[in-house]
Amino acid sequence: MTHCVEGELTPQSPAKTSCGEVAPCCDRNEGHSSPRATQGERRLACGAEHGTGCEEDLFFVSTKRRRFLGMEQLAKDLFEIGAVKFGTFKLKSGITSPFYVDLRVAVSYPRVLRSIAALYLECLQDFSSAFDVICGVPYTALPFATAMAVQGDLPMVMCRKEVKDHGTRRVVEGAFTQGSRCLIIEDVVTSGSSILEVVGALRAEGLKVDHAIVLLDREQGGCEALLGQGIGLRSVFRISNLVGTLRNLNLLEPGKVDMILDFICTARAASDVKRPETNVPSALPVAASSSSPVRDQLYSIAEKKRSILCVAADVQSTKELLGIADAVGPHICVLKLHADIIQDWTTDTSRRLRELADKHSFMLFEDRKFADIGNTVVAQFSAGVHRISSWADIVNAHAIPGPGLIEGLRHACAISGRMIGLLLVAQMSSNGNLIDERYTATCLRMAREAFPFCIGFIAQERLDPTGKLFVMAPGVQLDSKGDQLGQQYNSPEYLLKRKGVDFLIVGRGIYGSEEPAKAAQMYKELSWSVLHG
Ligand code: BMP
Repeated sequence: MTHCVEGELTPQSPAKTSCGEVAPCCDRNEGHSSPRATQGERRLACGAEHGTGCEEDLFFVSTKRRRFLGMEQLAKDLFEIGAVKFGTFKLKSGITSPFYVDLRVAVSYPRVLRSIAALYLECLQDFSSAFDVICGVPYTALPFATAMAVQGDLPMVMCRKEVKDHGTRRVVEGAFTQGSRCLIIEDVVTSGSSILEVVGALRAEGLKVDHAIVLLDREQGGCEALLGQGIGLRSVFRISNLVGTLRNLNLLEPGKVDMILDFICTARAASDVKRPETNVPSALPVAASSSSPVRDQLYSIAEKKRSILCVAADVQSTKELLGIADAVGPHICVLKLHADIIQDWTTDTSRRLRELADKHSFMLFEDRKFADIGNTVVAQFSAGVHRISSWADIVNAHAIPGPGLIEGLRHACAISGRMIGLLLVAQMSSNGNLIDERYTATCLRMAREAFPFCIGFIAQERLDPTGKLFVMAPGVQLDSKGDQLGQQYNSPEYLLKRKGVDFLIVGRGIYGSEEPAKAAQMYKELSWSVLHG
């Protein structure tokens, strides 16, 4: 599987190509189908059969490269035709924004319209499900959907914004049957409300709608709001990607880019209008600025259970894992595990673990520390024996491969239809680790850009002064200063009071004790009282 937004394009990207070179949708395997074409037709469209692994690799490379080039060219085109502007703009809401997006102008530029359609068609490859029809959200996305329908030979339906008071009074025009699977096409998503309106109308007419593609995600909570309604969203660009691409093309100065990214972060935070009132302890980052459902859930559990404790259950059998989870469950907000050290892991392990998580109200954190290219982490996250995306609430990753890794995880998360939060490993507790201040600062920046999917860090101190991105700190124990293999321990008091971390991860100090339940209760009460003492 690949993903639509491949991360920012680098200045070293190969020479630009014209939009026309972006080929229409072609399929890599049976799992990724365009609405109509047969497998044979799709292979023909790609100009290659790809039966062997080697051919497949070449196929992936050329597909991705084509998408990169298409995105880069389109970013430039949108900038040049004034569909995306940078400066100072007063929005309808009264807010002053450093950028302005109005894609309606694209209809006057056939070449741009063609490349928009081509990139939507590329995005189709990211879906494992097939679609019978596509439907553009009126009005701006209607010509986009039409261009896509013509270019990709896809049947389309139209959803009326206003129902006529004469004639057929149909809400959905076109040919479809009950249960037809419909893919929504939208130009820009902010809150997701326009898409949801159309989804409501289509569902009321008997169509099945689970997915949408948007050209530009403004990253203001729309993706998460749609997921909450069962709609997986894929975007050609996220606004931060678009800005990064324009910076790499030297069309935006770095200073302006920083200002725009700060604005995006602030706007994301402000978009959380439905946040429940919570009485979160002062030393915790305040959920008031959150627009991340995963983060909100964690804070709500922490508050209800008066626990900022995460137990690292680093045991090696399902029986031990479930035993620890059940014993410490009442005292923790998160259970962290390494699924790959459980010798007898099966889907039953994750099922029973989830049952315990629901029973005791804690979240499951798979400490997988992803550290590969986006394409690989998508598979590591969603496939294999562990199928992490089907049960984990939180996962973590190293930032070293760059933003493509985060995009990959975000993509796999959207496809899974589950809400999962990401933590970046920005610092480590082990002696002699290679992370320096510059690396940590880059993690902070990447995490800000990836909020609300990225909700915080594994680190040893507070990193985000606003507290929006929280810190979970491992390396906590009262009775030891470290182990023989470089682990270093600090006390809860030191990490919470002096270092300003938000959650504590305790492993051997709890599961290695004689009575894990008692030890968990002690760490829970101690850390809570340090916060409130
Ligand atoms: P313990 O408290 O037994 O040392 O366990 C710490 C847990 O936190 C382990 O699961 C380890 O993999 C994890 N961890 C860590 O110790 N240091 C880090 O920097 C990052 C971690 O994830």
